[in-house]
Amino acid sequence: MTLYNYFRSSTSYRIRIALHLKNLKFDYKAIHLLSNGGEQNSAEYRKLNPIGGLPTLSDDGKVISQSVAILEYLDEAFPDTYQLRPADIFLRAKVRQVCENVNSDIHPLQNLKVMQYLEKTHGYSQEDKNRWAQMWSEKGFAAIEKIIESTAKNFCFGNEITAADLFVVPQIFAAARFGFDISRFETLNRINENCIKHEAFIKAHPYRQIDTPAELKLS
Ligand SMILES: N[C@@H](CCC(=O)N[C@@H](CS)C(=O)NCC(=O)O)C(=O)O
Repeated sequence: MTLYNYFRSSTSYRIRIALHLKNLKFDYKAIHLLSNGGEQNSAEYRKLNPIGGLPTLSDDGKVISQSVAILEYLDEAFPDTYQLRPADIFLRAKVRQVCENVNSDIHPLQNLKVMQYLEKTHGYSQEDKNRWAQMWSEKGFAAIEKIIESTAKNFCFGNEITAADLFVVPQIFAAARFGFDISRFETLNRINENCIKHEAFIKAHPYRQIDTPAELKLS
């Protein structure tokens, strides 16, 4: 398998955690989101993913984008590996709900192309962009905190890692870059602390990848 991804991309981080949890080997193909106007916008990459987002997974020539679709594929194509979606139908829908809270309600509003648009078209400064991202992070995480209040133990849903944790933790990392502090959300803060100690999350961390710049690199 080849994962087209970028060290700092939170959506890429989701899939790296999944691959490590599942012990599936993959080739890391770095796509730089800023170099030369963004390699995700190159004609070559857009042949793989016409919308130009990361990540994209190629499994023996079968090409899939959108992290939700990739996670579903990995669970179903490799049923003997760690399963990220609970068997119980209601619980599975609740996990998906939290994934979508991140994927649809938080991430797109602070995606690179949106931030670039706000800067170029509306003259947003870095401070304006931080305020924008903090506002949407606040609304989205407040909702997730409520949703998982009754389900969370060590992780979003009980004591097993689910797909929900794979969406929440990278989004907390992304939000921190815009100055958003998760610590006032007690449950989310606890889950984040638990997850980042887990081996799969450690291996998948943005600052431990082959394309992580030397000045950011963690051991
Ligand atoms: N919903 C998509 C989002 C993909 C996406 O847009 N990823 C970001 C990186 S975190 C990206 O590639 N942005 C490129 C851009 O904004 O130009 C997914 O879950 O895979």
